[in-house]
Amino acid sequence: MLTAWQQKRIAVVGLGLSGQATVRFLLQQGIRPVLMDSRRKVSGLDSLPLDKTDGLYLGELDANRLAQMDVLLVSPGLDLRHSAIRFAMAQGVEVIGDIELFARCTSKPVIAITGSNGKSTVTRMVEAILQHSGIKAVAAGNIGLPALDAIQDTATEVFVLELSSFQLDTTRSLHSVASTILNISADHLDRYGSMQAYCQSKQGVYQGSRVAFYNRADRHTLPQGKLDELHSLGLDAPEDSDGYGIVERAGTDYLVLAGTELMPVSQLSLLGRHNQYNALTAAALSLVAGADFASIRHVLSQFQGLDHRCQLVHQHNEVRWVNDSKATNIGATLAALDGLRPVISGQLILLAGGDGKGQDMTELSPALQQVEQLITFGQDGAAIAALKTNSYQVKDLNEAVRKAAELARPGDLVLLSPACASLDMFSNYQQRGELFAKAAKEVAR
Ligand code: UMA
Ligand code: ADP
Repeated sequence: MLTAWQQKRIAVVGLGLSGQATVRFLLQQGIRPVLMDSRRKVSGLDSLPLDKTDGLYLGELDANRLAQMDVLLVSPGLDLRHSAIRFAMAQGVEVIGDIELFARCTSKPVIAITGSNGKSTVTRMVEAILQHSGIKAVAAGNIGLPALDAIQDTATEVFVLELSSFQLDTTRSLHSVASTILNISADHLDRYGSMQAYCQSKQGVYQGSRVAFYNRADRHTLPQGKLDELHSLGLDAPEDSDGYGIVERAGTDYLVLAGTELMPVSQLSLLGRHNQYNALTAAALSLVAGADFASIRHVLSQFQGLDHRCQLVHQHNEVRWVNDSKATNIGATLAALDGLRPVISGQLILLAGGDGKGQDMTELSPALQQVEQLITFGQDGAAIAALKTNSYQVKDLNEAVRKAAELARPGDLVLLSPACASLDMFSNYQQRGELFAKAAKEVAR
């Protein structure tokens, strides 16, 4: 396929993790791309053989330069509504992303996972189940390893791709063996403008998929196009005899996979209803890719959650400190509150706030009834504080942790689940979570 590209003018636009992986991949194929990034300074460029490329342009994107290209490989972090990119598209330049290039260059099975929340958890679960089943699987995509780096390992038998809506926007040739949209709740509205546009983007994951799984409790996840094989997943009884869900037998709830009782829900290692759904989805996707039941059971009963997702980071004086910094939208925080409330004997003290990305914060309101103390910080902290009387609005996360320590009594749980992105105050959600854990250990000892 890429032989046709040898004569074309190819630009990699955006030089972050996925952009740099794209450059490396193209160079290996004997293609000399032009490199561009709208930032003046980009880290990691010194690791690229720049002399083998057709030039590097940093700073504001030049519409005319983009329009001279045949193909733009645009990074997910770049908004396709950028005037220079729009201008190039209007001139007939092809605009794709790294996942599209990956899809055109591999014939190996791919499992494709998207959704507003739970993607990384499910992606890692699927990877672990397949590996335990003796299948060489690797997780890549939005989870951190760029797909075009993952493709380099020729021993890989199955790719488990976590896909963001941004990546799906520039992908059309991915023919996965199995795919899912886990759920859809408001996120990235600053980039999509409407829920409808955001949902449309997520729906792209089903295109060309052999088996699709949707969430029967979330109508937004129902495929809009026609598909060969479609199954619904849910935490209620399966819809048919070979379906997927939960059934009760003799007082015990069992996870049911393709009509077969898999395991009691109580044996799942992760807490919370949202994680029951994640486990069911991971099991369903893995089964299609060849996993065995014993491996599915084993992994789901042992799987340790990922860092920054409802993770217990400190315990002192019978107060638990839980880091859910990855809750960068309201849907994730709602899941954390629902999942944790049943396991708390005392007060739930919630720390929330940051960059709300255009979400309607009032959607948090009903769930805040489960919260005894609310402490907010960051750019949109005031909007969240306004939803509950007697809440505390503080300057930053350190102060929020100090306030929480002051309010906490034995039996309480302090939860950082911000419902917002971290970028107004931190480099990323990891830094925010680490600061929370460190501050908690300092104030509560
Ligand atoms: N940027 C510019 N100018 C450019 C290019 C990028 O300002 O010309 C900015 C972007 O606006 C963004 C940052 O640089 O703030 C990084 O963007 P990028 O497209 O270069 O990102 P990568 O480093 O290539 O990382 C991307 C994914 N990031 C995004 O989609 C923003 C990573 O997902 C992913 O792990 C990686 O590819 C490998 O596939 C991260 C993420 O935050 C975890 N994803 C969002 C999310 O999960 O909500 C979608
Ligand atoms: P993503 O990769 O989609 O951001 P993660 O697995 O990293 O998903 O989890 C992100 C946040 O969403 C965490 O706060 C986690 O507790 C919450 N979460 C995980 N699974 C679900 C789910 N199925 N529904 C709602 N929230 C979830």
